[in-house]
Amino acid sequence: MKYELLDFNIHGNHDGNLVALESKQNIPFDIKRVYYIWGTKRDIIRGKHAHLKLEQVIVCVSGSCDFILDDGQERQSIHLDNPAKGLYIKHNIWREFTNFSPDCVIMVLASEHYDEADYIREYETFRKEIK
Ligand code: T46
Repeated sequence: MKYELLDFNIHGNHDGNLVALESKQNIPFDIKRVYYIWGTKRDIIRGKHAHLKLEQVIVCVSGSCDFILDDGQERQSIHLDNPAKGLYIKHNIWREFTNFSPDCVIMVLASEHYDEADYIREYETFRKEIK
């Protein structure tokens, strides 16, 4: 499965915590885009697509949610609830995400600008693509 859980260094003291994310340092690619998602109801299922080329690091900066990753061989569920961890997903991985807590905020760092042509939105097309 083409994913990793990255552990970020926390600069913490009595004032609280801080995590710094930097291209080609603790993020494995040049960051071209950042977006964030919040206000999603618990049982909504987002995603339901794969990417041809895009790599992303996903950080749940508040609350929690579950990512379900599928490489065509196996499916794995990853619970995200820690702003000091990043889920690094490479291309050709089908993803769905759900089980959003009310305070869930997901920040995503992306290796490419937004491009709808990079999306595979049909599961059967994804299965053909990875063969
Ligand atoms: C992913 C998961 C984790 C833009 O205009 N620019 C953007 O950069 C993005 C990401 C989306 N959009 C538009 C396209 C749609 O009209 O925002 C709308 C919602 O996008 P989408 O349905 O693709 O959102 P999710 O939450 O299903 O998926 C997103 C990313 O698209 C995807 O790459 O891996 O978050």
